[in-house]
Amino acid sequence: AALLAQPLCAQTAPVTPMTPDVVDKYDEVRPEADFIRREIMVPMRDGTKLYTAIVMKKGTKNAPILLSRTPYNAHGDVTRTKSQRLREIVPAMDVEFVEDGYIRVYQDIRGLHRSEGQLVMNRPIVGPLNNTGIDESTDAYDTIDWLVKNLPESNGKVGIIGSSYLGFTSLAAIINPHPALKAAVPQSPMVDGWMGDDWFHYGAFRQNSFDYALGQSTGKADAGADIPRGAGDDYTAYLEAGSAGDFARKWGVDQVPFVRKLMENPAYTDFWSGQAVDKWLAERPLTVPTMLVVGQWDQEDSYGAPAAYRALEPKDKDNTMVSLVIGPWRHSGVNHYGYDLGPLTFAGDTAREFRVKWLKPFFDHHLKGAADPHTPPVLTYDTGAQRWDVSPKWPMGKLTPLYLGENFTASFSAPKQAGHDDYVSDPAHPVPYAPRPTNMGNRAQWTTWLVTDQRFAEGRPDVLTYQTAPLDKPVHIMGAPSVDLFAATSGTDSDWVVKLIDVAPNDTPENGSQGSKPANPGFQLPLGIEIFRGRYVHSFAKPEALKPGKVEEFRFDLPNIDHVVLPGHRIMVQVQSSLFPLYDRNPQSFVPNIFNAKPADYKVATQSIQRGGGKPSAVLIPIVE
Ligand code: PG9
Repeated sequence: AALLAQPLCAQTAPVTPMTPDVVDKYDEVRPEADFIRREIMVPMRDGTKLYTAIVMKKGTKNAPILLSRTPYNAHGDVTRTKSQRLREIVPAMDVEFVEDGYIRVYQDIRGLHRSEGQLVMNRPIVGPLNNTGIDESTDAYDTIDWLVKNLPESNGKVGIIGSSYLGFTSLAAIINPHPALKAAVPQSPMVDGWMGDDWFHYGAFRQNSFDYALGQSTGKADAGADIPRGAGDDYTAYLEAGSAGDFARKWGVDQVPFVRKLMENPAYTDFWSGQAVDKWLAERPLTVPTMLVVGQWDQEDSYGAPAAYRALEPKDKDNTMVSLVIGPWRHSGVNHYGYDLGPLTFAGDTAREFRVKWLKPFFDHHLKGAADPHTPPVLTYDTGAQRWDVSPKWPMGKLTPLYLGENFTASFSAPKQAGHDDYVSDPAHPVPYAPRPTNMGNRAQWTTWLVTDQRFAEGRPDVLTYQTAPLDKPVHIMGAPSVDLFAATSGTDSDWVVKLIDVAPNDTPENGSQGSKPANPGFQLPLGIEIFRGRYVHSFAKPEALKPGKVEEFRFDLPNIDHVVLPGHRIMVQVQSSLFPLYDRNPQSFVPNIFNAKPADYKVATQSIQRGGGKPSAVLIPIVE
């Protein structure tokens, strides 16, 4: 039933000195408000009711519906301030929509906040991993069905949008979609939690997952439910605990069922491939126009949107059904302010610009019949030249090897001589992912760590640094640089971390290029940082011990980028074997499950990076001529 309560002043029941001074529900929407708000428990096909908050301007008629399905407290999305103006109570990203008369709907997914049911993290689609008949796709279907039948103000057309977990629920909605679903914008969707989204990257475990899993499982994700390990350096807290499993056990997080699932599934088994959303998408027709969005420096889900694009794009015969957007943003930055990111500034509010120029016209066209805005198949922000690029496809660049050479040079010409550079990786002194003290719960540090000046790492003896001469012409990168590393370890397991970096001239106080503020000579801007767990070199599903001293070829992609490295700048590659404490340490001796590694398993190893000859380590850069 609609819970649109009358304002308190309309209550007329007589009160006596002993009337209980209790009110079941206080509706703070006042008569002078410019909006109405309904909070409904919408029934799903199995009878479970999901809390759904609906807001719209008073007098709304024949309006499109924009839906988000969230694990982060839908009620909070319609009560952000005490204002009586709709534009002031909803998130910033929604202002243009509600001002234009859209009906905005936010729903708590099962088991979280005000919804009934039980949470299953990234609930797999109905199939081998889910025999309940219920998934995020059916819940989206049932919700849309209810909305179009029960909102007399609607025009019967629904769009879905949201970032990260909400990106995942948005993507799920286009699987067996309700016919009223006319457009979808999954932003930074969580697509494959093992390959490169939240939980692991190519098999290396992301230890901040513990905080997230605890927060979600206790229903407090939006309020923060950090493990009470103190406010000091996470580097120290995780190092002292031992393995990631020891950390979980120390703080009792191993009681969280999802943490147990993570710890029991360190390899890419059916558990992971069966819930990879790109694989679900690849198997089904594409019927809903879909715009996939990701930030170039997305510190949580850089993998998902391009992976979903790769799965959907072959189905888009006339290049009108699926599009890809890469902006100069952190994770979910598209929904906030896009003027800057850590030390970088951009040409204006790139996030709002995108929302106004491309996002809203996309929905207006599909949900309101507005003129076709001819959404670009691919829209990317060039973070070197500071402008939007429109492209017919992705990637645009041709993979061109940037070779690691002798004397720590890097060059587009193959080295004349074969050789190798060695370093000692000591798990007792792992390389930090950001300058210490590190605190993964510190928003300012967390949201910007991917643009951290890498000079803090360059000087370490366990970080190899190769760089080109200053460029004499621009190098425009459009796509995902791909690592081709020939390397050996003296141990039996190893992680390999590769960073691609744009180095500003050290002697010129440039302003603007690389977006740095203030002018930052010598700034080492990471264009991509990625990790690969060596034991998976031959199979993601079946890890194997590495043979000490045997050179293997490690292939993996860095995140997708659009960036011009300007003349005078250098391109740098850094190679190291840890990225701690964001990623758990590899013990460097093979154990069946690294979550259970014992202190004695952690061994110093000598790492050897091959260059030239038949083992020419390189980063293949997608360069546009
Ligand atoms: N990156 C977050 C997340 C998504 C899906 C699963 C787990 C975590 C998020 O920002 O929603």
